[in-house]
Amino acid sequence: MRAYYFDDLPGDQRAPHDSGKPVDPAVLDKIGVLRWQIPVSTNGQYPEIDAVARERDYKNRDVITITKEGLGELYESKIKMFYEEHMHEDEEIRYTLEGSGYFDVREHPSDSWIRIAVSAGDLIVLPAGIYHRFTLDRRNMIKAMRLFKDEPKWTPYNRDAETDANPHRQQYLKTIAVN
Ligand code: KMT
Ligand code: NI
Repeated sequence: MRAYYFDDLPGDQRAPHDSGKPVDPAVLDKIGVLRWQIPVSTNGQYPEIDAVARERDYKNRDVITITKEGLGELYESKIKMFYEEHMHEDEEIRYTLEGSGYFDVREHPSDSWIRIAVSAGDLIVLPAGIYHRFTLDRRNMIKAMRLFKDEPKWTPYNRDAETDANPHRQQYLKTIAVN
């Protein structure tokens, strides 16, 4: 999956916003963003996903389709919510089955946005505590498997002084400091 620095220009969030500066995979490693490429199955079996899930203790999963049809009345509000800068107290694990989109993650300590383009077969894990956001791209469609450890803890904590002090955020910063 391709990663590059976001250009920070205003305009359509679905546009690529490619600054032309690529991001080295080592930078993603440093901020704790895990990536795998696992070809999408045609028979509904996902042995490689199952192996990662076993190893990392992801017990549950579901599938979300982000399209106007898939989300219905919730579409506009969801699209807006996904693109608010936030963090979670657990990992955000997404395996793209169809379509594509962008996960933006904050580099630390530069605070630059890194845009990661995902498409079918990309499995990405955003660590607990990392500031991030998501948008569809101009294809306007993604179908993704969401994996989670126990109960889904989707609660987004939007970035502010209180979230900066959240123990999961603080723990994340400690973890990446020693990498
Ligand atoms: C999220 O939590 O941001 C989402 O589920 C949207 C992205 S899923 C490809
Ligand atoms: Ni999120």
